[in-house]
Amino acid sequence: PARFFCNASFGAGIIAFRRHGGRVGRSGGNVRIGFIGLGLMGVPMCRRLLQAGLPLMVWNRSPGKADELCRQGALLAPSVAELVQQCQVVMLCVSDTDAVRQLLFAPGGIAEHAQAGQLLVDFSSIAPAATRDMAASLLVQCGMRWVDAPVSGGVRGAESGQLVIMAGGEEADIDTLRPLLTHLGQRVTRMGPVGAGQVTKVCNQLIVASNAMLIAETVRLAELSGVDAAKLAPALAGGFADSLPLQILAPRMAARQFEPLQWKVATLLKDLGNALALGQQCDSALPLATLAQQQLLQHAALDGNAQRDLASIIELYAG
Ligand code: NA7
Repeated sequence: PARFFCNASFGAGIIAFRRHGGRVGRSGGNVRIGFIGLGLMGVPMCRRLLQAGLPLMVWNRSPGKADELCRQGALLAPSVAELVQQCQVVMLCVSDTDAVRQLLFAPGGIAEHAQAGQLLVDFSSIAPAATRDMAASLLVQCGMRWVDAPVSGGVRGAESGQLVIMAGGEEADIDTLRPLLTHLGQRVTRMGPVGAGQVTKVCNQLIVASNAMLIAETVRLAELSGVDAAKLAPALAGGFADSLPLQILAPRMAARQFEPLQWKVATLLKDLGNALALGQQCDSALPLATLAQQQLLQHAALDGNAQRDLASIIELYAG
């Protein structure tokens, strides 16, 4: 059973953290981390933080998803408010812009309970413009500072602590977080002020989305041409066409193996939506991303497909 947080010394840490100017020790062990959003990415990221011995409090909208983490030492926050009051650093990894906005600004949300000196780290991939607006509102409302830190590398990268982290925010805040982020990723790059991490993630997803669609076409072409598509990924490994999506998606597409779920169609569609909106805002033509969105929308239009694994897009080409 999940343990609710009930330890006064956990709360005392936040006061000490503020008194010391919000500094994180080299191992990160003196910081209380709160993590909200225990989905496909959030759970393995939390597991890494626990394995590093960091004090972790978690919360998820739907109950039950914290059970495994609580068995491994996480504390279950009874509410978002409690988590924010007890943790110096609040991490989010939720679906989309609306989910982040709700957690921040709905009644009883983070902005109501946070204080100056606390840091918000948003690992979710959301719209850059909304990120800048929300970060500014949060700062005005309660003094909490924002670091956008979307990640790439998928569930596998999260499990192995090899995510690539692209961050936007004050340099000093990102440096403060580095000892914690090092347990999650192979690299943290500061791309600029708040929002710059999300712009970088949009760039990342442009390449991933177009690549994913091409991989599906390629797998089907190989099949129809009499070549064993299961051999594509190992054969092309290390060559110019190689990529992590090729290594992950091509074998699953070839085998029509869509479980366990690693990468939802809906997640990539959301990213393409953010990409096309950003393209419009800065008048940048994105013809390939537009085509990828049309193809993905066609697939997702079929009942249930939006929540299936991305490898299932092979069905668009192969039926
Ligand atoms: P998942 O597996 O779809 O998980 C999404 C998480 O977001 C899950 O914990 C959801 O809670 C949570 N969520 C969604 N909407 C809300 C709202 N409105 N309020 C609170 N929590 C919410 O996604 P991934 O883990 O693959 O990806 C997460 C992010 O990282 C996403 O931006 C990716 O692009 C990158 P639930 O369990 O449904 O109650």
